Amino acid sequence: MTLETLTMPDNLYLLFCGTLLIVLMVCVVEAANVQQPGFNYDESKVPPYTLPDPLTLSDGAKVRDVRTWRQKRRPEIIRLFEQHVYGKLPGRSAGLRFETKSVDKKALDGKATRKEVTVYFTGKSDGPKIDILIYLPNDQSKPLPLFVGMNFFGNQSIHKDPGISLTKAWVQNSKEMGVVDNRATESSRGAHAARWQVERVIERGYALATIYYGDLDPDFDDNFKNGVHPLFYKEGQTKPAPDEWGAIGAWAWGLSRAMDYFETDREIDSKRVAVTGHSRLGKAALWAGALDERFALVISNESGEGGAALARRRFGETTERINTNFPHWFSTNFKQYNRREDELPVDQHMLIALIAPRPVYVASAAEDLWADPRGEFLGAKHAAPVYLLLNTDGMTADQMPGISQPIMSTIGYHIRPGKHDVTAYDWEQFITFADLHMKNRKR
Ligand code: GTR
Repeated sequence: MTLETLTMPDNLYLLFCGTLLIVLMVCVVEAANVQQPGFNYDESKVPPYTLPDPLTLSDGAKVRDVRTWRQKRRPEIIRLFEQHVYGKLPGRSAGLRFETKSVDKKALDGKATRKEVTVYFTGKSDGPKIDILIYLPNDQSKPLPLFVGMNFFGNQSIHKDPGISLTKAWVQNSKEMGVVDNRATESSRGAHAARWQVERVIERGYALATIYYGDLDPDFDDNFKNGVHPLFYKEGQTKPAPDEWGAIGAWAWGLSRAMDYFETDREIDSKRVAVTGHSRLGKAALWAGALDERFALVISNESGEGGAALARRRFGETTERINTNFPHWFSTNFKQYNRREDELPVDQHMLIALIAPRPVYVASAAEDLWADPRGEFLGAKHAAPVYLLLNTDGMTADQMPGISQPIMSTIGYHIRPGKHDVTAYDWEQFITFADLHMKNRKR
């Protein structure tokens, strides 16, 4: 067919295809989390700001010793994040019960043991729960160090292994991820395998556990009717109070419930558990690691706004934008800081400081400007005074490192080329960091 021979329907057809292509491209760009228009991506336009000092108490007194940090300032900062940012979490629910649903000692061509464990929050089999998928390397001595992280599309999305149970929960529709009518289909198996690197983690001597985040709270705004929140409502309560948890809080809470299980599994060394998460789940991993000191190591991958990135920089995503687009993620109180970041009594370096002296690794991607790579680096860097007070080497780099030059001090950091994603490169650094700071730790 030449241009001359195009008929009217052909032209319409081409127009249709062209429009479809543009729509698809817009979707891909959105999905890849590339910078959105109308926000600042220019370093010279970052406004001047003053960060709150993690080592000054609210009454103005300086924190000069470990005891004052532990007994006064750390609890104070936790309260500030609860009150103004993520909201308060409840503790472990009464009646929590674990049930091992399946064990296969010959998974992944005999290289690993696959376990599926369900945590029933109230003990009731028809009540709210999480399904934990665990791979344990077979050729290593037990108990094993472990990485745990939540996934976006169900446990079956992390590997093609046909033995993984398909989630029956509500999942966000995605053709690419094999989710139709909000249900995971067979084609969702392994759809996100590249983000997990299961074989590699096993090969390097770690167990790997994952949970589907929607088990805790499906990721849409329904005024907290579904998910785990209603379980804790007081008589007559219909939604969380302004200073109570949103979805990020629920996801963080779920990671701690998985930890409750790890403490009972003799094949897992619960003193060597690294919690990891990407993007919104990186925010949740940081909050879980900050609150729950049973996590020995914390990894934030491209967690951006409300994660490792300093809010006061207003680079890429802003407080107003995140609260508007995802009104269910943070506490209601956090919305007071839309366009008023400087009035926040905290910034994200203080979230990272709560993890001290435990090792923390922050990862960025060069093209992921929406998440503010420099802001993520600075969030990590400005936590260092607390790490130094607690007798660690803090962050050994003064400046943001170049692309693919990881920093492996107690606060670790890298920026790699490419987009918003979790790659094999990211996992290699996480594992090397865990080898250095956790693997050989005495129990
Ligand atoms: C974006 C959101 C980010 C980040 C990301 C993700 O749309 O603006 O804060 O959480 O989603 O989770 O992939």
